Amino acid sequence: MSLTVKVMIGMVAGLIVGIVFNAIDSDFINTHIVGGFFAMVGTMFVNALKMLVVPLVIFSLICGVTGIGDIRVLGRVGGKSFGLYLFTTAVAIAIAILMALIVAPGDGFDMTGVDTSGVTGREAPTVWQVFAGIVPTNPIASFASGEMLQIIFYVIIVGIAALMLGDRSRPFIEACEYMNELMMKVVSIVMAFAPYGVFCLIAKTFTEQGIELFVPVLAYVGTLTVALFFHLFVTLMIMLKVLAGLNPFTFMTKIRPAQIFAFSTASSNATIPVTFRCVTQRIGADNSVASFTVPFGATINMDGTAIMQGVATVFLANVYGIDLGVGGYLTVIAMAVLASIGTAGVPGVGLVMLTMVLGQVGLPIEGIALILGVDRLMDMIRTAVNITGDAVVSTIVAKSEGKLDMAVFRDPDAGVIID
Ligand code: DAS
Repeated sequence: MSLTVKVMIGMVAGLIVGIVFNAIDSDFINTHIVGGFFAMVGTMFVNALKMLVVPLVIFSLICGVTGIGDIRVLGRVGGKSFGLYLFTTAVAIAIAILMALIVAPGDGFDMTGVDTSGVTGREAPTVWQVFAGIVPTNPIASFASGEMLQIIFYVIIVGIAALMLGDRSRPFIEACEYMNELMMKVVSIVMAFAPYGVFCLIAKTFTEQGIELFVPVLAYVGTLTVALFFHLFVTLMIMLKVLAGLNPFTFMTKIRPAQIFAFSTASSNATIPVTFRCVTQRIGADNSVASFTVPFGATINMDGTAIMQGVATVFLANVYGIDLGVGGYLTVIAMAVLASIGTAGVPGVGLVMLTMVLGQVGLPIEGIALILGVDRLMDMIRTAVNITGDAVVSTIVAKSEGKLDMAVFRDPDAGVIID
């Protein structure tokens, strides 16, 4: 039985156990099984995934940069992926706002009795601060703290320097190629525990996420879910077909393991090892492209998060009876795109960005209290959308550079997630 099937079984089993435990609502189960064992295993699994990210990105990116061999190609790959990431995010939120304006979730919502005390506004960095902060003062500190944009920047510079040293870099590059292979083997070891980790993460989430939380904000959850699925199955797949001429159904089958991990962990960053393996070994994108576009996308590309911000803004504008007007919504689109550049792909980052977007258009930030209860589940869905967007752009860029192995893309058995 393939790992993907085992992980899907773990996910479904976790969903069933979570719904049953939520119905039982026993203090012992909630404290010792859900809050104890499930929380422990789930945290260990997510930490094990995060443990892989920095060394994997460092060695795969050095191999990628030196593998591209030509600095002009590197610039082209960077430019194409950056432009496509911003484009997909802007399209995602524009469609989300249009959908929300049609559905009008939050109209006539009664705010009385809603506890808004727990909400504090948090700031995401401005885009200027983000670009200024890309240059690390201490690369080791960036590696230690997992500052992805700083790591990407520094490793690209080192890769370019290695190219400039020519043959003298051969031992260094061969060592990095070995380390990259070693890191991919470590990924396989961690993946072996995936069914158990996914089971515990899903079971814990659904035990805690009582269905009753969804009733008052059903219109918000419904509109957001439809907008996320529209982007996932329509917008991104049209882009893949039009810009790369690839079969969307084949693609969605190949990227499914990464979507499951993203849904389970609600973290694009933690899912980088799985997204990277799916894009290279199952879809066929060359390491020289994917080693840059996948970690880059996990950091700056968040289509699902932008969709949430679009729908949440319309929902809260309706709840408070505030008409934002076209200018207001254009500001929301710009802010959401810029905010997505500056924030890492970790659980709950969407809410951080939402406080910034709401503040920019003058909507009361405490309105976020209305959607806090359902945000964990929404975060899981939008993170799966985020990494799918990363994989779509990586595939389009690889195809445009002639670095997509179509034999791998067409092979249904290519690149199982565990060797
Ligand atoms: N969980 C974030 C991610 O990892 C997305 C979000 O919070 O909206 O992409």
